[in-house]
This record gives sequence, C-alpha cells and structure tokens, in this order.
Amino acid sequence: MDPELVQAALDGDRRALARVFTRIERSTDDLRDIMRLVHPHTGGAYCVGVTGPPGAGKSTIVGGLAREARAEGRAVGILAVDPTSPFSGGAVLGDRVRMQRHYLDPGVFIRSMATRGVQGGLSRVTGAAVRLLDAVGKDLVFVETVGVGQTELDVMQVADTVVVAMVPEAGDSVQAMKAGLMEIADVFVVNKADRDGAGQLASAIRGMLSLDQSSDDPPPPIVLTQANRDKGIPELYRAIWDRRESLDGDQSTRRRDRVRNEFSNAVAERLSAAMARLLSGDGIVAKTARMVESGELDPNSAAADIIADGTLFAELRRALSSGSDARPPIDEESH
Ligand SMILES: Nc1nc2c(ncn2[C@@H]2O[C@H](COP(=O)(O)OP(=O)(O)OP(=O)(O)O)[C@@H](O)[C@H]2O)c(=O)[nH]1
Ligand SMILES: [Mg+2]
Repeated sequence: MDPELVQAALDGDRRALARVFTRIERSTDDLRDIMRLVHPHTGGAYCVGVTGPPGAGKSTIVGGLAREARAEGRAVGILAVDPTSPFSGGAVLGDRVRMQRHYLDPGVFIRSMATRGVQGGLSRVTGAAVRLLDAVGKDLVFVETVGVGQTELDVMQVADTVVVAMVPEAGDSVQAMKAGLMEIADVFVVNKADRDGAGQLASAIRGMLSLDQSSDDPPPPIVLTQANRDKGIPELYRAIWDRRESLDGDQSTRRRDRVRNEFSNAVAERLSAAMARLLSGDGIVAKTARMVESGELDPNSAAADIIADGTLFAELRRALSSGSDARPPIDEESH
C-alpha cells in the first residue's frame, strides 16, 4: 500500500483516486490500510442509494439528480454497483452513454463495481468506496444498484437515504415489493410516468404504505418522474434533501447501527479466519477437532471446555498475531 497515492487522491488527483479504488476492490488488506488513512477526512457526505428492478431508469435518474446537485455547486460521486455484471472499473457502457454529460465534469466521479472484480464482499467494498468519496470531498454520493436480491439490500445499507425506483410494468415492481424493497424505501419513484399505469402503480404503493402502522414517521413520499426527459427530477431531488432534514435524528441512529454492524462483522470475520487457521494447524484446538470428528468427544462440550480452560484464547491470540492483520498500523500519526 502506498500512502503517497492515497494522499494524492485526497488532494484531488482523479487518476490516483481511480487507482486507490482498484486497490480497495482487489485486496482486503489494502482496503483496511487505506481506510485508516481516509477515515479522518470523512463525515461530510450524504449518501443516497437508488435501487429498483433492471431497466427501471436508475442510471437516468442518478444522472438527472447529479445534474441538479452540480447546478447547486455540490461535488458528486456515483457508484454503480452491479452484482450481476463482470465489469468493474470505469463505468459500464450503457451508463457511460446515460451519464455522458457528467463525464468531462471534474466535479463528478463515476465508478462501477461488480462482484467478480471485488475481493471481500460487495457491500463492504461499497461502504469503503462511499467513505473514500466522502474523504475526497464529495458532498453527495449516489449508489446505484439493481434490486432483486439480498446483495442489493445489503449494499443499500450503506446509504443514508434509499430511493426505490419502480416502473408501470407491473411484474417487475411486484417482484421488487416481494424482494423487500418496500421496507427499505425512504422515497419512492414511479419512473416512466409517460407510460400507462403510472398513476395506478403510485396508488398501489400508497395503499401498501397505508397498511404499515408500525412507524410514527411520515410515510415515504412517492414522486412521479420521466427521467429520460428530466421531468420530476427537481421534485425528486427536493424530496431527497427534505428526507435528510426531516429524519435527522433517525439518520444518525441508522448510521450508528450501520457502523456498529460493520465493526462487529469485521471482528467476527477476523475471528473466524483465525479459527480456520487453527483447525488446519497442529495445536490443541486442531487435536480437539479431530477427537470430535472421530466421535470421541461431543462438539458442544468440547467447545465449552477449550473456552473454559483458556486453550482457545491462547491459540487464537497466536493465530491472530500471525494473520494478515498482524502488520503494525502504517501511520498512527494521522489519528
Ligand atoms: N419511456 C421512458 N423511458 C425511460 C425513462 N427513464 C429512462 N428511460 C429509458 O429506460 C432505459 C433504461 O434506463 P436506465 O437508466 O439504464 O435504467 P437502469 O435502471 O439504470 O437499468 P439497469 O442499470 O440496467 O438496471 C433507457 O433506455 C432509458 O432511456 C422514462 O421516464 N420513460
Ligand atoms: Mg443502470
């Protein structure tokens, strides 16, 4: 890992930033080291997730919202996260076309990420990518992800506000509702409002929302758009900022839950990697595992015993200090 490269990115060098992205995608060790340097510079950005069925107009919507933000002089980052695509790097071809008007604007940084290009979990890397864009001074970071499965729901957890885009073609939208998108939406968009059935879809969403009595918060607004003609985009942009203001306290609860989760997942992953090393080693834990395998010991009492007598912790400590986190922090000074 190269601290000068990270510094260059923090100082506004876009090519350095692109290279830092590649590092956080390719290596979990680099991700950790880079985040250590980046963290002190974070805290200013508002992260807006945009999800919905394939072809709903998400990229067109994000492109339009980016234009609104640029008109206000806000710096913008766009992450296109596609769990189904093998492409990582710049932006995928379709998005390049739809976001053309932003490509030459130094105030906009666009990056696409795909499961296959990424080590260590798409949602974790997305979280790091958002913080990186925050640290380089982006005011608004959009995360676009196509929504049909669990990965997209996980990816959306990085967002402060989630926009769910639906289109009048009923099949996809019903699918999206089933997939859990209703629950995570802070703002609904009914895009392609030029098509038949847009009003009905909005009523159907309103109907579903009115069934949910579990919250005292105002229900998510529903905005009709024709994103390819920029219609409704200014209204959507307003709704997104209003949401931030009206949910200020709630937002910080969400952020707190999110970072607490991230922390606890990070600890659990390291422990489980160390445990895997122990099992394939030749210490007492490995011997105990073999006795469990042969039926000599019962798994539960064997686990309780190696915890109670301290064996597990002694071996874990050794395994953790020889693992990939064993390197000393690269730059303690920056904290
Ligand atoms: N008729 C109509 N077409 C639209 C509208 N908004 C976007 N489109 C078109 O719909 C197509 C898909 O738009 P995208 O923005 O690529 O949709 P997406 O949700 O990002 O697609 P994926 O990322 O592939 O899931 C494009 O051809 C757009 O021009 C709209 O309001 N009305
Ligand atoms: Mg798209």
